[in-house]
Amino acid sequence: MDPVDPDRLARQLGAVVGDAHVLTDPALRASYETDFTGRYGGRARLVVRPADTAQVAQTLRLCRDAGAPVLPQGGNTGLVGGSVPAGAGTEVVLSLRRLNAIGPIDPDARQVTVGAGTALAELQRRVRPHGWDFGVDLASRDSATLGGMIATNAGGERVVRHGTTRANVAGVEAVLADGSVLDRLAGLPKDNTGYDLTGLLVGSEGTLAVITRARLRLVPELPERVTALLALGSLASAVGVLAVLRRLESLELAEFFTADGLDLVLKHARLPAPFRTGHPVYLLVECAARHDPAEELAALLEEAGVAGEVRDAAVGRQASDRRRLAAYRERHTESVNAEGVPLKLDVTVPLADLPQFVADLPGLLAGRARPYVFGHLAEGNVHVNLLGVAPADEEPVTEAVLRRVAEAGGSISAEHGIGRAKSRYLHLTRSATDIAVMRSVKAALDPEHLLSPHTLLPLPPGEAGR
Ligand code: 2HG
Ligand code: ZN
Repeated sequence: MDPVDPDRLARQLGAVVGDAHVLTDPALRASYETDFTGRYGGRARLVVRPADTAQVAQTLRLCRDAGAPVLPQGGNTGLVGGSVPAGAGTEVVLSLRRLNAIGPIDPDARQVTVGAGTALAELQRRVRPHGWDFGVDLASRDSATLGGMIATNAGGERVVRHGTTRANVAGVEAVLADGSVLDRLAGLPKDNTGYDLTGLLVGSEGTLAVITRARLRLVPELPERVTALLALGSLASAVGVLAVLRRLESLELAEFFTADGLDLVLKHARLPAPFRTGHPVYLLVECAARHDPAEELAALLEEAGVAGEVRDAAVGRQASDRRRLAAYRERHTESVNAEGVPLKLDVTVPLADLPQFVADLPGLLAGRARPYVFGHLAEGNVHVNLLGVAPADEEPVTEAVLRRVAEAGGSISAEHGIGRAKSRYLHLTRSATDIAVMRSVKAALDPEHLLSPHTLLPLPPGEAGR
């Protein structure tokens, strides 16, 4: 911090964005300083809320001149500590939420340009009445912003059909650490002019540049939807049923959870039980098409001979019924949180190994945590939520689970990013060469290591100290 005049940067930023948008008061800063789970948090030097790209550029120039690290923040729904400060009052939190303009829908290109601070639900409300939709959807849609989703390459519930955020972004505009603006908003379907810098910034977790706007691909909104909650005897059975359902072109969502997780949801979200009796595993599926996909779904289950695997089923076609069924899955995160501060490990496990991985968890944890598992089955994306972990056990427990994932050929970060939580485990699934290349890219774009300094590739000890 500037030893001569600690408030100088605040005054300079105030002249750019307006004093009302520079928050130095601890009470006003608080919601920007703690993550949703209550696990991660730290003190910010200040919070600055620019209104447009030019203000973001000026903010970054002033911060660089002051040697102040900058932490870009969207809806602050991240779960790996990447969206809140780690230091004790050194980082400037740069909130993008005021950059929430949505441009006109371009039906020829099937694209729309949005500000980084646009919440996913705002985008949905804007495009759906015009017969369009965004291919990515997730439970935190009301708060999660497009900029944050791009920075973390968010996955969510529809990856089985539309891919992760990466596949749905045609271009970005971003401000580099030195305040220069990179414009890749053209969104041309064919454009091989050099490196794919948009691709580089997607998933870079705020470490390479600050994304300010994005050109998004749209998909046609499909009017006919059916949601089914299937009760199953085991995870292996869920994997088998899913293998059959994947033949459906209309399959848009395949989410799993278990009896323990459902109990938590019933308790904290106060929902009625979906079936008269409990079952070990549940699979929530949704199909969407131009014409009613419900019959196709039922026929396929019969024809493939897996209908007998399904112990019970609840089917919804109206939006309210579909939302009611989806809530059993979507309300897991808040229900786990209501029970305690979880240790979250978001991993990918090859599907063939997923049932065994889940069966191995109690042994790996050896009584040091209560596991709840749920997630996106088609991608083998398991959200391992651990409750009751003593502080001294956090590291060994994390290491045990992530090592098992690495041995299975999986990923230690499926869709939430590395953030602050997993940077020390990168080597489990990335080679020394891989990490060296990533460090070179970071050094080229942010030579002073000012952007998201504690995320993904923190400086080695000794060089840190910010
Ligand atoms: C979800 O799929 C989110 O609901 C959050 O990715 C997962 O709470 C979690 O661990
Ligand atoms: Zn998820």
